[in-house]
Amino acid sequence: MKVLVLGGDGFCGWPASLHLSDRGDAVTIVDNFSRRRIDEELGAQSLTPIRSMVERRAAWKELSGKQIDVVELDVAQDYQGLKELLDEVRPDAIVHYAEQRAAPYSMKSAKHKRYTIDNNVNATHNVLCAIVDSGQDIHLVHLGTMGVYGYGTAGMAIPEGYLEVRIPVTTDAVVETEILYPTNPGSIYHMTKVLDQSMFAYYAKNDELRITDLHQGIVWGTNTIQTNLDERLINRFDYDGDYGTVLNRFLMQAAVGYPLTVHGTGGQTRAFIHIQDMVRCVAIALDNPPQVGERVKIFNQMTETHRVRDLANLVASITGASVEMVPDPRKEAQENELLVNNDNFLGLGLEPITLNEGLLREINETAAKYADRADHSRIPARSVWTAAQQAGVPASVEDH
Ligand code: USQ
Repeated sequence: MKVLVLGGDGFCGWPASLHLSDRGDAVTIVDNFSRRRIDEELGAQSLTPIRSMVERRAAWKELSGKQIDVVELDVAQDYQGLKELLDEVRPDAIVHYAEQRAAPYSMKSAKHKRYTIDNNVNATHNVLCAIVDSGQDIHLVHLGTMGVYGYGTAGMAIPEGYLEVRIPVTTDAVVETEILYPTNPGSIYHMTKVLDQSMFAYYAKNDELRITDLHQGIVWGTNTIQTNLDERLINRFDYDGDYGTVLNRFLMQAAVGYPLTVHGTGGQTRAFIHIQDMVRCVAIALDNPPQVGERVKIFNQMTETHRVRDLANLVASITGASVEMVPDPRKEAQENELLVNNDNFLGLGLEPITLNEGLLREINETAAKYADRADHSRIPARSVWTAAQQAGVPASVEDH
């Protein structure tokens, strides 16, 4: 299959590109290399030494004999370039990762909020518009987030995108239907994925585009079968307060002797997926597209849920690290339960890699190997969610 991977230089895009190339797909990476520029802006580099795209491609060609094409293009800004690329490559599918993906980064300032909205919303709309404009039948697979749902439920498992509802229309008549699950984003970043979801519903209805939206949980781990083949293929490992995600941060913090930073009470429960399962899920989604005219297919791309303080205690018990409860920089519920339905991927053959000591140790060892590259001043999460928090007043902690 011919696949364009938009955002193929990033934390998810790079290992997914290698996985798809390895299984025989003709992969073209499209990227504006913004993630590398944000590293410069934040003064925080990936813990692992990632190579230039030129070196990455050459190493992959040398090891696998396979070619990955690369086009430098800003999907959010260069509509004409995107349209011409679709006409030239004529892909069967597009995997869309080309969005700013960090919640704390999106909340840093008015500038960061506006950049995240402009970039993400424009990128997604340009892709949808260009597919229609090209007249081609291209399956779009988008990386969404579990965060579109929020993290609280009425005790039910979060369904895969659609909620069955019964609406009493008269005293004795009830209409039964399915609606998009009500959204409850917790950051400007998460909100962009909510806006994406509405654009997908519209384009699937109006132009009969075939679209799959993957509502992904927090990725843990750093390398996959392919990125492990050679140091030149190594994936990013973000640990800083903006881009580092919780479990990888804890494993890195343990490796460098920094107390594990639990926000608030640590009662936040979140959905997780190992990076190897992430790339498998994308391949499964590509192999199981919706039909023309079908509504957007939504998969919950997660395999398990965990409470933040339980993860901290687990990492501490394996590594001997200490745990520190720090003030929560976010405005988020301090305690929540989370049940999630992921039958779609299980039904299509995904055999989940769940949290286990061996894999946690492996990630901790990777972090230890590059510990001398860590800048400890970049570890604390300093981006706060509200003006009141900026002024030193803690956010209210009701369930939002
Ligand atoms: N947290 C800590 N300590 C830390 C870092 C985070 O307690 O040092 C807490 C946060 O306060 C939050 C939870 O851990 O309650 C998760 O934070 P995170 O940074 O791991 O994840 P999040 O900001 O939600 O975003 C990440 C990815 C995003 C993806 C999302 C999936 O950056 O791209 O969409 O996970 S989900 O969380 O399911 O919405």
